[in-house]
Amino acid sequence: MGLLIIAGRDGYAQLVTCDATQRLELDRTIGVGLDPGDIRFGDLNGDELLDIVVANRSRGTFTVLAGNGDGSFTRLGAYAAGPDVEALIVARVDGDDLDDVLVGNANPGLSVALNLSAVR
Ligand SMILES: [Ca+2]
Repeated sequence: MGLLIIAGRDGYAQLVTCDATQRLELDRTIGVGLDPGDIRFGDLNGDELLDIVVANRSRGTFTVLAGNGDGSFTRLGAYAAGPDVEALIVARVDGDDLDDVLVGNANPGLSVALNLSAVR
């Protein structure tokens, strides 16, 4: 199954799935925090299920939604990321085997949100 997320400006995103026949279908609408922008995927809580990270541009935050393994997601929370969040990268930057979030801000530049989760 493929997965596509289309963000809307009203705080919601459309989750579109692709089945084995390559047919796209609107699956559900999920809350992703106000003024959503860039969307990335990773495993932020270490449960080996895909999670979603959404930039909340004018809010200075990013929202993390944990994958439940059945196509649904649970909102974990919104985290401070500096002003004017423009872009996200999910990567492992501090060697602890947990995905971290790098945030590109319009001003002053780059913020790094280290994943301090103890889940594993
Ligand atoms: Ca996960």
